[in-house]
Amino acid sequence: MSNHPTFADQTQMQNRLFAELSRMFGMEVPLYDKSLLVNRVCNRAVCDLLASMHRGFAVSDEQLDKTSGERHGAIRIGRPDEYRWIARFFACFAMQPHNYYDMTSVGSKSQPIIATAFRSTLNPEHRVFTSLLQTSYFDPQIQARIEALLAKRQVFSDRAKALIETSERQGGLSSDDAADLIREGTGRIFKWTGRARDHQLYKDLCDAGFKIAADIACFENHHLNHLTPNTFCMDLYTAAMKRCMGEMDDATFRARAELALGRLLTTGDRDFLRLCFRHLSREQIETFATGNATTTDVRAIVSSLAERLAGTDLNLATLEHAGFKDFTEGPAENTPVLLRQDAYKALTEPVVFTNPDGTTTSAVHTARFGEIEQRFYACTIEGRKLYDDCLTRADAAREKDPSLPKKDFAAYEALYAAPFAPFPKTLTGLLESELVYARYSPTAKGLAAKGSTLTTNIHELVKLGHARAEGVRYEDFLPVSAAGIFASNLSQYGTKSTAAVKPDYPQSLLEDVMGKKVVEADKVYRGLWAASLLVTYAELGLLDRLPPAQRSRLEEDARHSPASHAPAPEHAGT
Ligand code: OOG
Ligand code: NI
Repeated sequence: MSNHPTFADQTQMQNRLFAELSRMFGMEVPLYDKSLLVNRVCNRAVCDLLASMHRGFAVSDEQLDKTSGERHGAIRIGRPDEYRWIARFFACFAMQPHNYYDMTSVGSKSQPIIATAFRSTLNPEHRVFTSLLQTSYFDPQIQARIEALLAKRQVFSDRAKALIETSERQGGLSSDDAADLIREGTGRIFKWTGRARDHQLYKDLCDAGFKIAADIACFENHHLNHLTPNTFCMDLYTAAMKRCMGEMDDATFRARAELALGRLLTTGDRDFLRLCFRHLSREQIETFATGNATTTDVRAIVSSLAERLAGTDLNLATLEHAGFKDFTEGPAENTPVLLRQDAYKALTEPVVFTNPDGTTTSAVHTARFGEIEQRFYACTIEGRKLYDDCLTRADAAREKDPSLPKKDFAAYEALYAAPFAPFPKTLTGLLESELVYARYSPTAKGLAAKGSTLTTNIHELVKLGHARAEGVRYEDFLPVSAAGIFASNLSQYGTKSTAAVKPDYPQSLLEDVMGKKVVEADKVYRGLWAASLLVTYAELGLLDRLPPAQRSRLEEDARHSPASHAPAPEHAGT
């Protein structure tokens, strides 16, 4: 036996942290807790349908909980030194900053913050969009008041700091220390206290249109702003939530649910299984035989789901809420790229302010909301350009008649989908148009035929059955949706800097705050793609046939692949 210390596994720590944060948030916000239950029964309905479409496919309750356990959260930080501690805190959980989001320059949706998202680089299950308030965005007077108030708070306890330092020094934490650090997260760092400070500053900031600054500067810690679970079928979940919240009648729900699940009869193919159920390997999925599911199965599943949602425990109309959003952000329902997000709107919650003179003020604060998301394929640079272009046109079409989603959902869906027509709707189509990334591998047939095929066209090789493709899932955020999320939840569309000259906020600024570089996620997606191609060509004996320029480009891109020093991708964690 060696007496080396054995450290807690950082991915398991991460899963535990998010499970505990979810428990904490569920206790703080009953509507969130119920939304998890709605999501669970909807995801179960999706699995039931998939099981009749793919014979051999089955997901246990335990596995469903794990698969549905994925979360993304958002926190907003006030001071650079706090931000550096947050970066160090997440590093203890193997979460590194990915992508830079300068929200001060997204046009009319701008906010006085810059951000990155902390996550694992390979196969992440959790992520936290982490913002840092930029006080230099404001005129000197407001800037000084915000900074003076922020200077007084201490979000990280001495114990939390000591644990983080221990982890850095040792390269990990014992399981007791890991549990302590998680407790610091749920007990203090991310906890909602309902206590705030300086109601006058809060009011002044809100009145000047800077609700986000008020949300950050006047609280004692980085309360979790939302914690987003993942759905396997966005349109089913949103209909179910509206039904439970008393915004949709039973007949409309059934029609909507039958439409959403009915579409899965076409789209719920093996690629979809691989995208949603990462604990299943491609090989396992290939053993499933095609079932003969029909609309009759869909109707039966919807019927029992409707009954479940009518249960008294899911009568969410009795909980105080501000309603569910009218439409989903992101690509059209039929276009499986990037991510789709929706939400119940921010709740109005009581807050007690302690003022500088020692008096208290009882008030309310509207910030925390209930987001949901569904993730699809990561776009190439061309794919992302096309998406941005389609989105601009779809948004413009929607804005012409914002009441359409409520009035005539079918007409709205058609209107919103039309601009996304240039996107193929299947993984194969998307890959052939080089709009999304995949990881390729050789098949047994390809290996057996080694030396006999001469083409290095990867799409040809896939068609011949010599290689297979697995879509790469998008793991990041979208600045425009993020800006929209800030806007809709603060009921404040965007802000303008009140500094004499709005400063620039380059990525290096945030990197200096953290003392580390931001990982460029696009390079990682491309790196995974390139590395998999090189391996595939090598194993099929085609590497020497690649044009030299193409080969060296792939080798260059593959240097950004994290795959070589990471564990097997199939592991879904605990
Ligand atoms: C962050 C908003 C970003 C998303 O899903 O795009 C975000 C915030 O509200 O603080 O979570
Ligand atoms: Ni979010």
